[in-house]
Order: sequence, then structure tokens, then C-alpha cells
Amino acid sequence: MRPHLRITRELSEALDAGQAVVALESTIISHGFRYPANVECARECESIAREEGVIPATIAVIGGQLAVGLSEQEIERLGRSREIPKASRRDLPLLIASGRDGATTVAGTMAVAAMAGIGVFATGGIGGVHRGAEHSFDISADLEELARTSLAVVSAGAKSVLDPGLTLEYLETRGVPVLGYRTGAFPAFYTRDSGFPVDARLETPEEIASVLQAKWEAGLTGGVLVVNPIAEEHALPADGVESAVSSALAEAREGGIRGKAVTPFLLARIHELTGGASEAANKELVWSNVRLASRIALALASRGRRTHIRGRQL
Ligand code: PSU
Ligand code: MN
Repeated sequence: MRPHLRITRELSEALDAGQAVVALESTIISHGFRYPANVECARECESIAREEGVIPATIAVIGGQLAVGLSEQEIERLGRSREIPKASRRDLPLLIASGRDGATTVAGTMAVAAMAGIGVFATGGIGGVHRGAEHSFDISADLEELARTSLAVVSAGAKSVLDPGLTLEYLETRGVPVLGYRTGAFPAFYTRDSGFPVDARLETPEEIASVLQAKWEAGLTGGVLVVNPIAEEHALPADGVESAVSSALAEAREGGIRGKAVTPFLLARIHELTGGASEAANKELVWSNVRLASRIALALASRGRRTHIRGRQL
């Protein structure tokens, strides 16, 4: 067992037995929604995974431990407190050393999930290359983590505060395949099409699992981004989203928002500007991603595919 890693007994037994497990992040709890919607959303994610026959592993830093699997009280604490720092890979050592709590981003969650031996992870939207990154250099650590860590990340694409074209260029450079689930278009979170194509369109969780197996068996370590567009009936009108995004971006610029505060600031402003509609859409797409990730995890497990053995990436 790795030092600083805390895994529930249920998850540790499931992973040892090669059963299907899905990782879930916690920045979405502490920074993605308000209380109590955040806690309700996190609980629903866990119950959807269980309905699908998969064990959920919500990940966070708890009292300085890299926690894989959280208690109800811990999820409540992450949702209720307004002081839980966002934890990407670079934040983990400080949180461990100071014994504090942290809400893991996609990058932070991937790093910890891989230590535990988990191969599939469901989230809402990933971080990416921000609009104007040629000046700000703002590129999410999520993309670096996808390049280095062998996990499939299921998301609804990148929110339009990001530049989808630059995000895809970066993923290409770093060797990360982008697989569209029943879509040929890279989705833009609230909407189904960013105007950019994915690398391949696949129709079933089994086909996706076969690409994951091929990549990792061949020794091609690193992640795969699986994109699952929001269902037609929950998608938001593109012009409304764009106007909220432009206002939020202008406010961030005027307010001098920088570094890790940028994404939470933009997401919170977009939620406020679009009212309840975006929050409802956000929940629906996360749940749909958990369902797809669960099915991919089951397909991978039925192939007897292990991505890691005792923390060592294969
Ligand atoms: N995009 C969303 N919702 C989110 C995030 C991004 O639509 O909740 C969160 C995720 O946890 C993601 C993080 O990993 O923001 C990216 O932050 P940054 O851009 O600072 O890397
Ligand atoms: Mn950033």
C-alpha cells in the first residue's frame, strides 16, 4: 500500500478481485454546485454507479490522506464547507504535509485513482486550454494528467470558456486519443457540438473498452478522453451559453482573476447568469457520464483487464 493512500475496504477488495470500479471527482462537489445540490448530485452519482453494478470511488484529500471512497459525512463536509481548497496534482503534497482536506480536480483525481488501481473515471467537464491562452498560458493541468496517467476519463467535452480547437491540438500533441461515444463531434458541455471533430466515433462501451485494452496492453501509457454529449433534451441553446460565457470572461479579466481561481469563478458566474437551467443540464450530463463510465468499467473488467497492480501502472 502506498503511503498517504486511504482506500475503503469495499474498494480495496473489489480492486484486488478485478471488479468494475468508477472514480468520481470532488472539485465538482466543493466548487461545481452550491450546497445542498452538490451533495445530492454526488450521492446520485454513487447510486447510479451501484445501479449499474459498479462500485463508486469518490476521491478527495481528507485530513491529509489521499482518500479513495468517502463516507456520507465526508461528502457532506466537502459540500457544506466553503473553505475546501481545489486540489490539482501540484496541490497534493502541501495538503498531505499539512493534514488538510482538498477537493480533487480531474487531474488530482486521476493521479490518486491511478495509485489505487482504478482505470475509469467519470466527470462533468474537463479543464483545457483557455481562450486567450496564447497570452495567459492558462492550460489546465487536466491535459497534462491525461498525457501521463493511464485512465479513461468520461466527460461531456470542454465548457465554452475554453478553446476547443486549442484543447484538441494540445491533446493530439500529448498523445491522448479522443473517442466520441455515438458522436463524431467534440461536444461543448452544455451543447452537443463544438464544431471540431473527435479522433474516432465508437458506438458501444465494449468498443471503447477494446481501445483502452489495446492502448495499455501495447505499453502506450497515458489517458484516453471519452466524450459523451449531453442528451438532446437537456442541451441549452448555444447563443444563451455564449452570451453568459462572454460576460463571465470579461468580468474575470476586469477582476484580475488568476490561476486556480479562474475556472471556479467562470463556472459560478455562468450558473448565476443562466439561472437554474445550466445547473439542471450540468447534473444530467454528469449522471449520463457516470452511467457510460460504469458500462465501460464493466466491459473492461469482463476482459480481465488490469490497468494497475498494487499502484504500479501497467
Ligand atoms: N469544468 C467544468 N466543471 C468543473 C470543472 C471544470 O465544466 O467542475 C472543474 C474540474 O474539477 C476540473 C477543474 O478538473 O475544474 C479544472 O480546473 P483548472 O481549469 O483550474 O485546471
Ligand atoms: Mn488554469
